[in-house]
Formats: sequence, C-alpha cells, structure tokens
Amino acid sequence: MSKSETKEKANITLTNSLVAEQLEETATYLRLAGANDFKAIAFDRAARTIEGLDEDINDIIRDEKLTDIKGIGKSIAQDIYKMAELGEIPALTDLKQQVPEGLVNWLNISGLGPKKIYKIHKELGITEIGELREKCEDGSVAALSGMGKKSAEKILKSIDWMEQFSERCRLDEAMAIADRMYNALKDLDGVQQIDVAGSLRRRAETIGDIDILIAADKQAAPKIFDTFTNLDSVMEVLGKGDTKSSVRTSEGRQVDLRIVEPQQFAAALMYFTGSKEHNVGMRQRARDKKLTLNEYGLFQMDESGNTDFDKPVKTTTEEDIYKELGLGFVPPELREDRGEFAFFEKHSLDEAKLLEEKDIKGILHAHSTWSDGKKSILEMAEACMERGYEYLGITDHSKTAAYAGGLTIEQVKQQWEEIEELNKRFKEEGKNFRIFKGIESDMLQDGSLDYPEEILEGFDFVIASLHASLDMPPEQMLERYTRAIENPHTRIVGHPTARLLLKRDGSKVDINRMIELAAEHNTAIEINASPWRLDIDWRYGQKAKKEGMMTAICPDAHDIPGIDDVKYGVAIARKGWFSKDRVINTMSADELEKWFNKKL
Ligand code: DGT
Ligand code: CA
Ligand code: CA
Ligand code: ZN
Repeated sequence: MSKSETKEKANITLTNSLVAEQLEETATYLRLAGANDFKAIAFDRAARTIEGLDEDINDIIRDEKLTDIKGIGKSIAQDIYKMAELGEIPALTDLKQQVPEGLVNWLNISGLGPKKIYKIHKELGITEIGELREKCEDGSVAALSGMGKKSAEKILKSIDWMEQFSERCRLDEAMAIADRMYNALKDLDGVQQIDVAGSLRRRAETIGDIDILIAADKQAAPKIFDTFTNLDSVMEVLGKGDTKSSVRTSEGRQVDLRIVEPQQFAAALMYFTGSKEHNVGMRQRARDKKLTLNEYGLFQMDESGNTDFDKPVKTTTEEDIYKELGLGFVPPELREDRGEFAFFEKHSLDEAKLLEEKDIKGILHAHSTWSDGKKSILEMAEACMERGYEYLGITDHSKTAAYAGGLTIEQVKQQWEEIEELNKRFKEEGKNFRIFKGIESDMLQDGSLDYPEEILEGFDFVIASLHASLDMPPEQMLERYTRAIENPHTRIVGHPTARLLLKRDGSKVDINRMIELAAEHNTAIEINASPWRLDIDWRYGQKAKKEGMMTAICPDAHDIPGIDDVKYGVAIARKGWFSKDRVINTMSADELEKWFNKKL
C-alpha cells in the first residue's frame, strides 16, 4: 500500500500520546515474544519521540512527514500510518495473538520486566502466575542464569502482594468510579438523598468495594435498582435484592448500592461509612445512655434493656446522632477509632482546624522537563497560577538519579538562572507569583545529599528523598534518615517509605523515630499526594500531632494534571489529624521563605 492510499483512508483521530502508548506497548510485546531487543528499543525510542513532539501527530501524518522526525525510521513510520488507518499497529495486533495472555499478567509483578518474563516462560514452559509461584518455590527460577535466589524471592513477595491486594484499588480509581455512579443516580425519580459511604467516604488510601447509599420511598426502589444494574459501565450483576444490589464495573470493581427509607438515612449513612471500629465505639456510647444505635436509627431501651423500636430518637442528620451521644460532628476521615471519641467529647470540628483544600497556598515538589517532568517550569507555573496558587517549588531530580534525568551542577546553575528570570518577569508583569528554587535530592546510602555545600546553599529548599537501596536493614536506614534530617539544608523529607500502593512495600524504617527527629530539627515530612504513594501514612498522624511534626502536601507532579493530586494529599492530611498550622504550604510565599531559612 502506498502512503497516499493510507492518507486517504486516515479517518481515525489519533493523539500523540495514543500513538506513543501503542508504540510502547509494541515494544513490550516484542520483548514478551522474545524478539531481538534492537527492534524493541527502536519502538521505545519512537514512543518517547512522539510523546515529546510539540506538533500534532495528525498534521504530520497528513503531510506524510513522519520520516522527517529524528528517531522515526521508515518501518515505524509505516506502522504509524497503518495505525491511523486501522486504529492499531498491525504488528501489535499480531503480537497480541501470539503472546500467551497469562504472560501479560506477569507484567504487574514488580521487578519482572518483559525480557525476564520471556526468558522464564521459554526456559520453564509456564504461562500462569500460579505456575510461576510454584517454580519460584521449588528453586527452578533461582537456578536460571541471570536470576538467582534473591530475584526469585522478590518475585514471590510481589506475587503475594498482588494476591493480597487484587481485591482492592487506589483511592483515585475508586473516586472516579464513584463519581460516575453518583452522577448517574442522583437525579433519578424518587432519590431524596444520596451519598458515598464506606472506606471511600473515610478517604482510605486503598478501597475494597464502593458503597453508595440512597434515601427513597419503598415503591421507588425497584426502578432505581434497575437503572443501577443496567448502567453501561456495569459488567456483571453480583446480586439484586429489595434493599441492596451489587455490581462489578468494567474496571473490575464492586459497587454496592443500598436504598433505605428517608427517616433511616442518617443512621444508615453512619453505619455504612464505618469504620467497623468506629461503629463499635458509637454503639457502646449509645448503650451507656440507655439507647440502641443500629443502621435503622437511634432508639430508646425499655427497662429490661431491650430496644424499643416504637421509640426512635428523632435524628435527621449524622450531626444529630453525634450530638445525642455527646459528641461534636466527627468527619468521616477520622472515624477510625484513633482518638476521635476523646477529642470530640470536648471539641467541635472547627476546633480541630483540620486542613482544607482552600488552605493550600502553593505547590511544592514538582518536576519539569529539566528532569523527568513533561512540562517546562513556565508551563507548570502558569498552571499553578490558573489554579489560584501563589508559588511553585520546582524540585527536579538530583544528579545521582541519572535514570530520571537528574541535574548536573551545570544544569542546576542554568535552571536557577531560568527561575530568576521568570520571577523577575512575574514581578514586572505585576503577578503575585513566585517560583522557589528547589531540588529533590537523592538521599545517598550514607544519608548525605547529592551536591557539594556551595550548590546546596543556592537552593531555596531541599527535599531529601529515598529512591535507591530501599531494602537496607532498618537500623542502617534510620542512620541514613538521621543524617539526612540533621543536614541543615534538608527542609522536607520526600515520600518517607517510598512505597507504591498495592505494588511495592515501602522500606522498613522506624517511622516513629523519624517523626521525632523531624520535629526536633524543624524539618517537614511530606504527605506525598500522588495516589500511588500517599506516604507518610495517615496512621502516624497522632504521633506526628504529639511531636508537633510539620508536613507539606506535595503532589510530586510530573505534568499539569498531577498538580490536582493535592486533593488526595489534603484528604490524607485530614485523616492524619493535620491542622492547617502544621502544613507548611498553607503559608504565604514570604512566610514560607522565612521557614525555609529557619533551620540554618
Ligand atoms: P473496604 O470496602 O474493604 O475498603 O472497607 P469498608 O469500610 O468500606 O467496608 P465494607 O464495604 O465491608 O462495609 C461498609 C461499612 O459497613 C463498613 O465500613 C462498616 C459497616 N459495617 C459495620 N458492620 C459491618 C458488618 O458486620 N459487615 C459489613 N459488611 N459491614 C459492616
Ligand atoms: Ca466498601
Ligand atoms: Ca461494601
Ligand atoms: Zn521522588
């Protein structure tokens, strides 16, 4: 087929990232199929090139100019023209036929790339994860050349993790599904109230199933359930009853919908929000007041201690229930039986001064094209301005993180010039916006930072982050952290355990001790707001509060949409009891500048 024929038929709208994605996928499949690596490398390179193009790929295809691009050879150009015509690169379509489906699942095992997968598959003749587990356990994997005992153990551990958590998903994934469901249901006939409940309402970092609660009259319920189980995104109906239906969505997530009578809504919402531990505490408080609390309401007890269902205590909101039981309103994030009863017996929600999204004045921890970010410093700054932020702390990777484009000393100096120039310009244009010169410095093995003293002095602030040698023994790791936190330049500790939710366990280190050290040296430990991390874990919130540890809500943005991850960080901060005054990026730029300098 000639190129002009392709052109005439080109009627599928592509985007640069769609093309890049398919090229990357082709590279992965080539490796899974055991193809010569130079072929895969060519696809990888082409993917990166297309991703980085400023021009629209559709224009280039129309003008037949693909081979003019450096890094795109004739054969890959043909693949892209065919993709424009057919929707998928034909070679990829073929490869998908050829590669056993089981092997594709192996890609989710951390530490196992497509090349290794092919090798194990070929040598041991297995395709399923269960078989891989067996071969790791009986030593066959360890015996393969280039594998060894350690690799086999790592694979096993990762399989364990996958199995343990395959029933759960990340907060952002659950939120997207819940929003979609909520919007599809909220305006249906008969729906009087609707809310998301369960772990999602409590803003847990991972979610099992999604719980939705609706208040409606009995006769309205069947039609609402019908609509629910017939939604486009529903793949499977797991159960359908008079008060509850469950479905599995196309993403593989379970959603439970419960419909209760309007007068039960407050009690039901509280009950199905949980946590179970919080509910136990609430029921006990009710009993102490000769009341019964359950999912149907709050009721008085008769003399012999039996629930008198004819004597409900009128409660129309959750707030009413808390009030009846002698408590201020406990926000869902705090319903974990971690001190909320003691606190809200004496205080109101206002007095907790919990962090809110609107308190965040600026963005700290963001990457630019100087390292592995996708946008320039100016583009990131403009995106921050659009969102109403007053500053941006750019923190590209440091030189040891070569794999992520870490900055050499020369580059650091050039970046500073660019930032100073931009700040000057903003001032001239009368913009109340400022860029801080930061760096995400690798925390080296001994805990030292990545640049000599005279360079470190030039930054406005330094984030010290763990990126390599994660599985150091805990004592050694604590020494590493101690040194990093004691360093006068370290102002923020980045993602302290380096965990990746549902994928990789974090490093083992005494977090309680780390919190004490950070508080002692007036250094913040970030809440990395990426939904993959949400690290430091909210469970350390009470310890952090006790020590007066400061935090920063850090989106770790590598692109513009990443900036909006701040909302997950704020949710986790609330869950960890962080008040506004313990979050450094609620300060104004001037206040923050002073804080950055206070350790020295
Ligand atoms: P998840 O789904 O594992 O992320 O966590 P949750 O907290 O959403 O748990 P789920 O969906 O099993 O139940 C929703 C809420 O229902 C839970 O937070 C508390 C409430 N609940 C209280 N007692 C029970 C019980 O005995 N069984 C169940 N299934 N739920 C209960
Ligand atoms: Ca749930
Ligand atoms: Ca549930
Ligand atoms: Zn990092």
